Amino acid sequence: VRRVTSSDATAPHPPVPALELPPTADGFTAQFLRNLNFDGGVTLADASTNDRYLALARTVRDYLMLHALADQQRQAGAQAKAVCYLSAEYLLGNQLDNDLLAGDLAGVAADAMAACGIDLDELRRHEIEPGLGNGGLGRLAACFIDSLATLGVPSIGYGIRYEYGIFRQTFEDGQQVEQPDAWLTLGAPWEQPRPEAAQTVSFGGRTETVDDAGTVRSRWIPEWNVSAVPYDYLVPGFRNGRVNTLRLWRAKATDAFDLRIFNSGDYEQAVRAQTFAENISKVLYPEDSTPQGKELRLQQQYFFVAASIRDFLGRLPEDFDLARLPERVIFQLNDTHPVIAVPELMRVLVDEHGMAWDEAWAVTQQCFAYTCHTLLPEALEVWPVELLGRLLPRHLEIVYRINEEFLAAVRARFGDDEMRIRDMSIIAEFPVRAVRMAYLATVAGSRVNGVAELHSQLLRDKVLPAFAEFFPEKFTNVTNGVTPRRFLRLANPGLSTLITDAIGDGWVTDLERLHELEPLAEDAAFRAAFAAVKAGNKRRLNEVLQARDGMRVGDGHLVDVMVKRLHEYKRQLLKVLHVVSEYEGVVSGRIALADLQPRTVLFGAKAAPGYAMAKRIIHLINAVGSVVNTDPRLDGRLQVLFPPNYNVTLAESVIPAADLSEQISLAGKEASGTGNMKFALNGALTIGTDDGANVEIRELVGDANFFLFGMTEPEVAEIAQAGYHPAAFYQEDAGLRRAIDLIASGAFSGGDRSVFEPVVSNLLYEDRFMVLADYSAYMAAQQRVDAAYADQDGWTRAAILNVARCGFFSSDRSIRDYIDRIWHTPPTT
Ligand code: F58
Repeated sequence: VRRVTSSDATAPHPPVPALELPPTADGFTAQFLRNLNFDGGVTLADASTNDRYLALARTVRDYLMLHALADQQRQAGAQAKAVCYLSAEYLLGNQLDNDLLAGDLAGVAADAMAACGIDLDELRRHEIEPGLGNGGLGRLAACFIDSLATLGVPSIGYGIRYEYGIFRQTFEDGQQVEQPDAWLTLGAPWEQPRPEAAQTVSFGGRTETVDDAGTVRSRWIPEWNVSAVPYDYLVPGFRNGRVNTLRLWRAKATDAFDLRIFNSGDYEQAVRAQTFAENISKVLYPEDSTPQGKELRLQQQYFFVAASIRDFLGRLPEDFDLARLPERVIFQLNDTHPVIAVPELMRVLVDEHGMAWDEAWAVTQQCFAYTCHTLLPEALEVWPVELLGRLLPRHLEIVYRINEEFLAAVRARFGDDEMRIRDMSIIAEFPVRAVRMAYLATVAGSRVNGVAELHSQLLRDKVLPAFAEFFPEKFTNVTNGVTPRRFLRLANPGLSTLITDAIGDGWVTDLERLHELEPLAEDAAFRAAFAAVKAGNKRRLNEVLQARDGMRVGDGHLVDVMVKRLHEYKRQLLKVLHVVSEYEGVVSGRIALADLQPRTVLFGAKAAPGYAMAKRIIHLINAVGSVVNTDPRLDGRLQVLFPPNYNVTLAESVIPAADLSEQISLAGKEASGTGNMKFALNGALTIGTDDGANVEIRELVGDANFFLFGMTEPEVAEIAQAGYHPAAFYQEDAGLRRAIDLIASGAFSGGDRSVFEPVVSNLLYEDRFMVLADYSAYMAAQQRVDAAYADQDGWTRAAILNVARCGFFSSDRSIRDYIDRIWHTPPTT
C-alpha cells in the first residue's frame, strides 16, 4: 500500500490523513461520506440522488487528484515540449464512468456504494453530460485529450466553459424545438475553479505609434477588458497515473471595469457591464458548418486564445528566452476558431516583449499547426475587416503586415501575377473586405493537416491549391480516430469482455491487437458469442429508449442507424427516400410483406436552429415515421425511430446495438467522419460512399465486408461540371418517382401538399448534394444488405472482421501521427 502524504510533497507541511493508493472500498466509502457531509452538508440518510451523485463524483476526483499531484511533481522541471490543444469545443460526454475506468476505481466505487445502500446505476443515469461542442470536431477534441493523457504526452487542452452547451432538442408535432442546456444548475463536481490564475483579456480601443529609440512601434490602447477565470478538468490517462489538464475559461467582469462605472454612480450600468462581460462564455454557437460572422463569436475566440497563450507563457521560467519558445510548445489549432492566436502571439512577442518582428515571426511559425475539418467552401471562416478592426485593432494591423510580407514572397517567386495574388491574399476583397482565417493559419502554421487521406488530398488539390504549390512541405494528413476506452471498453462491455477473453486486455491501449481476432471469425462458437453480445446490446438499447422516449427496436430487426448532425451534404434525405420506397412498395403491393427484411431505422440528428432546410428534413423524418410505424399494412416490419436530443450518452447505447451504419454523404463533402469508425469498431457493417474516412475503413475491412455505393468524387466533379439536372433522374427512375410523388402528395402531412413542398422542389430543381443521382445505387446497395443479413452467420463473420480490422482508427494512433508528423513531442514518463 502506497500512501501519498505530505512526505511526498516538496513543501513541508504537517502530516495529514491521506487517501490510500490503490484505494480500498473502506477508504473510498469514508471519503465519499466526508464529501457528502462536508461538501454537500447532508447525512447519508437525508441525501438526495443529486447529493449522492455529487459526493461520488467528488470522491472519484479526489483519487484522480492524488495521481495528478504526483504526476505534476514528476513532470516539474522536466522542461518537456508540450502540446497546447486550442479548441473552441470539447464534446466530453459523461465523466463518471470514464474516470472510474481510467483510475481503475469502478470496483471500489461499486463496493462503496453497495455498502452505503446506494444504486450506482441510478447515479450514473443522473449525470448530465457537458455538451460543450456541436459534433465531430468537438468530440474529436475530447478523444484527443484522452489519448494524449493515455500516451503520456505533456499537454493542456484549452477551451471555453460555456454556461450553456449545445441545445437540448425536443420535438413538437415532429418539429425541432431547442431548449437551453443548463448543464451546470445541479452542480459541477468535475471542475475546479482557479480564480487566482485568472487572466485579463482586452478588447477594442485603438493603436498608436510610438518612437522607441528610433524605431517606430505600434501599440494597442484597448478600451475594455474582461477577466478569464480558468476551470480545470482532470484528464486521466488509462491506468497510467498520468493526469493532464483541460482548462476551460469563463468570462467575468473585471473589478476595475466594474469599479470605474460604479464610482461614476451608475449602479445599473455597472451591473449591465457585468452581464456584457459574462455573455462571452454564456453559450456555445450551435452552428455546425456555416459559421456566422457574429461579433460575440469573435469575442469568444479571442477571449479563450488570449487567456490560453498568457497562461502557457506564465508557466515558463521567469528568465525564459522566448526565442526558444518552439522548443517548449506547439499550439495545435482545431480548425480556424482559434486562429486569432497567431496575431496574438505576434503581438505579445513584439509589443510586450520587444522582440524584433522577423524573429517573432520565425518563432510564431514554428509554434502553430493547423487542422482543417471541412471541404465546404461556405464553412471557411472569414472575419470582416471592419469588425476585426473595431474589436482587435492591433491584431488587424499585424494581419495586414503578415499578408504584405507573404504576398511579397509570392511575387518574388511568381512575379506580378495579380490573379494569383488575389487568390492567395489573406484579405478577401469581396463581398466585403475580410480576413480569411484558413489562409492566415496556412501561412502562419508549420503544418496544415486534413483529417482523412481523401480529405487531405482534396485540401491540397481543391481548397488550398495555391498554398500547396507554394508550401508543399507544410501539407500532411492525420486520419482521425476515436478513443477505444469510451467507445469500445465502456460503451460495449459485452464485446469488451468477449475480446479480452479471447486475446487479453492489451487492446485497450494498443488497438491494432484486435487483428488477433481475425481467425476467430471462422470459429462458430465465437460467432455465436459475438451474435449474442449484439443481441444483448439491442436489449440494452431498448431499455434506454423505452425509459427515455417510450420507443423500442423491433425483435429480430436489422438495426439500421444514421446518427450525425443534420446537414444536406450528409444526405439524411437519401435514407428517407429508401424508407419511403420500401413503404410505398409494400403498400402498393409491389413488395410482398413476407419479403421485407424487418428493419428498424434509427435516426439521431440536431439541426442548427437557423438552418431551415435541415429543420424541414427533421420534420419529414418524424412525419414519415408516424405514418410508417402505425400503418397496419406494414405490420411493424418497418419502423422509424427518431429519439430526440442525440448526444454522446445516447451514442454509447446506440452504436453497440447497430447492425448497419449509414455513412452516405456525397463523395468529396465529408472531411472524415468519426461515427463511421465507432460503428465499425463495434461490429456494424457500413453502407457508405467513397468519402472521408469511409475510404480507409473499406480498404481495411475489405470490399466483402462493406456496402459501397454511389459516385466517386471525380464523378461528382464531372457531372457538376457538365451541369447537374436532378429532374432527369426523377423522370427516368420509376421507383424514385413514386417515392417523391408520395411525399409530394401529402401522404405524410395529413394531405397537406404544402408542408414538404420546399423539400421536394429543392430535390427536383437544385439538389446541391446529388441525392437523386445516387438514389438507384443506394437502393441496390440496400438490397445487397438485405440479402447479406438473411445469412446471419455470414453477417456475423463480416461484423467480426470489421472489429478485427479497425484497430487503425484508435485516436492513440492519430496522436502518434500528430507527434511524428507535426508536433515532435515525445511522451514523458
Ligand atoms: C467535422 N466538422 C467534419 N465541424 O464534418 C467531420 O467530417 C470530421 O470527422 C470531424 O469534423 C472531425 O474532424 C465539424 O464537426 C463543426 O462542428 C464546426 C463547429 C463550429 C462551426 C463550424 C463547424
